[in-house]
Amino acid sequence: MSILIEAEPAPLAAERAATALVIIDMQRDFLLPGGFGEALGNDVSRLAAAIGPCRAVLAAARAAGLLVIHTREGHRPDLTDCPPAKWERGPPGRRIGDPGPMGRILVRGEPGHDIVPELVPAPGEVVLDKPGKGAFCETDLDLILRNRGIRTLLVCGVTTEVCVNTTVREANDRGYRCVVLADCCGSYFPEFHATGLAMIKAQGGAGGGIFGWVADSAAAVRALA
Ligand code: C5J
Repeated sequence: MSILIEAEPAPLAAERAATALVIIDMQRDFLLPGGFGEALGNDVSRLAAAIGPCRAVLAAARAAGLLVIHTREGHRPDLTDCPPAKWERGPPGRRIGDPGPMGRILVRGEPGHDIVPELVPAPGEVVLDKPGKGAFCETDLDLILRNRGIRTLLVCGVTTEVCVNTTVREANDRGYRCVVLADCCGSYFPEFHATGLAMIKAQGGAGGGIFGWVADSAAAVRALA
């Protein structure tokens, strides 16, 4: 069955069975008051605003039988998968693996590493732990998508300019069509959110933007109904 997603710079037609929902890093530590993101001085409400729209799209995707993939950025407890160049960029005392307000910062199994309660993965949905910003880097995401015949990704999550943008660029180079849902994404920096979305749909024509398409949760819900 075909679906039509109203998007910019142009509408996109896709096969429903070849479409997946990818929700990137909606983790407590990035989104919740009292988490690591807020401890660094960020206004987490800018990210939390994406929870409601993500929830609506997640419900629509589940009802439509889409493959749903949730990613989490984080590392093994012994940090053997954390590149020193990533670790040393953290401020002393707030580095990956240090004790944070919701457990060890960006460490798998810690409360802050897990997904916010509103978006908890359902049984059978893929939970993909990734050590980097991009969801394809050192993971089996491409294998999973190819095995399921997926060609189009509906992309949600945080942050717009970091893990969402990196993943969309990786996906684009691997031949996937990416539709980023603007109100399902967020950044601590509003100008980066706007620019991150503008970059994806830039240089657009009838065939899409340079990296993909931008739509919103309402358009995705309508397309999946
Ligand atoms: C994500 C980050 N998820 N900003 N991570 O974007 O460090």
